[in-house]
Amino acid sequence: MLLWPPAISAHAHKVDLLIGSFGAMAWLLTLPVFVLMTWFTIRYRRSNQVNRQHAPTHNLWVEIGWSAIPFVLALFFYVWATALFLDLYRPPANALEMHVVAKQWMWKFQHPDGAREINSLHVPAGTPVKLIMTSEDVIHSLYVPALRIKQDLVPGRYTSLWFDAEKEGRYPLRCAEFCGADHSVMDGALIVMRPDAYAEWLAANRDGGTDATLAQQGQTLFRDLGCSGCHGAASSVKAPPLEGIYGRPVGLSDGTTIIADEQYLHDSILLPNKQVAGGYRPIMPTYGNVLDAGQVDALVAYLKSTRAAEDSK
Ligand code: HEC
Ligand SMILES: [Cu+2]
Repeated sequence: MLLWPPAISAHAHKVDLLIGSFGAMAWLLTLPVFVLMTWFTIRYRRSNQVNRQHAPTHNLWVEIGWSAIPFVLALFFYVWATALFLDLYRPPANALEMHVVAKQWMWKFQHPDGAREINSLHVPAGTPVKLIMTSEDVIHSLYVPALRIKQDLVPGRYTSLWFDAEKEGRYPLRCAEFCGADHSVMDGALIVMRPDAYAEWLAANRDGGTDATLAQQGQTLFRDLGCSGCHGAASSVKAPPLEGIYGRPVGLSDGTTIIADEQYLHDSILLPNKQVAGGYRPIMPTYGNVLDAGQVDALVAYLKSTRAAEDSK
């Protein structure tokens, strides 16, 4: 339907219920006003002979009622909507991680095992998918009406969302932030497939072996860009070892401690002087003008993958 797109996830149904109930509340609060208004204009029109003496000037209980009831209702919706909203930012641990880079005017999607695609995103049905998103240039916004999700993609920052699409099919995916001349054509498709069909699709789109996984691309970059020259075990430069750093606490030179999440790794590469690791000199060069968002994603994915390798030792 044009005005009410299909809802293809549990979250989408919950959003519909919220919007529907909110709409019902708006009717509930507005309707009596207009019904009474109409009734009064007819009943008390000038030509009508009715008793106009001793009109009530106030009624305490009515006044308390029309303040307290909407207040409680609004609070109720606040709590309900906040719970739904927070859900979006707590992906299940086993979610499939897709990297998304937006740029004027296209979407780049990178699957965990290496397949890449432009303007379309294939996902398996019934599987939680986490999107790790950033922008190459200006602010974009990823909007999938059928999932009832929308999130900005901001240059220099990671934002994320997750969803679990249950119904197979092809659904519109759009940019919802005015991002320049061709904003209106920055659209794409979310293609939800049966898991076995998705596995087949992945195998067919792995580009005959040249397409390494994101982490493998990152490993190559890590060597080619000279990161390993400083961070490698054999290095003569004093630089922190990076194996397994993801998710661990890092002491900074200003005495604070920070968990090395994706944003921290990202910033350490692009703006190394923003947060300097404690006990080290700030000699790491800035890669801000050298790397595009996709390459930074790859490096971050590589650093993350070394955590899994460390944990299994
Ligand atoms: C010239 C040597 C040098 C090179 C080249 C270098 N780094 Fe660093 N790096 C350092 C030093 C020294 C630090 C610690 C001081 C700081 O945080 O700036 C560091 C810190 C980091 C941190 C934060 C580590 C922590 O424990 O908090 C990350 C992540 C990182 N580098 C990644 C990279 C990546 C990725 C590359 C390649 C694109 C790279 N580095 C290239 C010297 C280097
Ligand atoms: Cu856009």
